[in-house]
Amino acid sequence: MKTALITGASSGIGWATALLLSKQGFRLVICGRRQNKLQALSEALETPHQILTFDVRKRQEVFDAIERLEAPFNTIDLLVNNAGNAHGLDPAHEASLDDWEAMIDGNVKGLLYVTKALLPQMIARKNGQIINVGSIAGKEAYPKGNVYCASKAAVDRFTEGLRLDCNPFGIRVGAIHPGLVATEFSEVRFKGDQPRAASVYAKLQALTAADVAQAIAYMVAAPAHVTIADLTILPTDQASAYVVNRNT
Ligand code: 8X3
Repeated sequence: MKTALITGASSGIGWATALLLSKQGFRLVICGRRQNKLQALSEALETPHQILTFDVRKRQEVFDAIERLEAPFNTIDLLVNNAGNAHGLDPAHEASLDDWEAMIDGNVKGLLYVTKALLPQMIARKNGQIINVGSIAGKEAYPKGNVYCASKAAVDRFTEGLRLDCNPFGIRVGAIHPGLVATEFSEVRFKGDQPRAASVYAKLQALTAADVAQAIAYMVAAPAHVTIADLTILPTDQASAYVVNRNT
């Protein structure tokens, strides 16, 4: 049985990916900040799993948590670097520096910490797969997306660099870049403003977290000699980061 570690598993894409990979027979390490949410996910999982509570933004917490894992949960075959958020949607001159730092700390530095904590064991075994969750926002900037887009562009470029460095070791490295996915994402971005969050997904058929989980599962299920390096997934109603058909 293979073991997958998923960050940001307490909601959205991370939650849906955990559910699907469990159905497909993976042993899981489900990571997040919210113990109660992870507990709820735990009750829905069909395979052996362990909850690991930490904040990806806290470097020492990340390393300590991963250090705490015991066999068989400490041999990670698949890392899904999903944790990340948007904070605010404001033009650069009005945006909050705290929001900017939260996105750099979580989306970029957090992903780096988790990767750095798990990479040595994959290198030593010459085996493993890393899937980073980027965004269409990392492929193209959109107005007011500034630092969110930059943080996801960093994920995109880091994925490429990591794939180069992992090439001699047979480790598969890829990224998935979703467009609009109806999750808590916009509620977090707009700090709990639910009507504003709902308007992001109004009059279009957004992706569901399960749609993205299916695509991640496709990257995982590809034969060992196949790396899905880069997968952009959009709702059919979305043509680019900011061209959306809201007529449905
Ligand atoms: C989430 C997609 O288009 O809201 O990363 O930036 S978008």
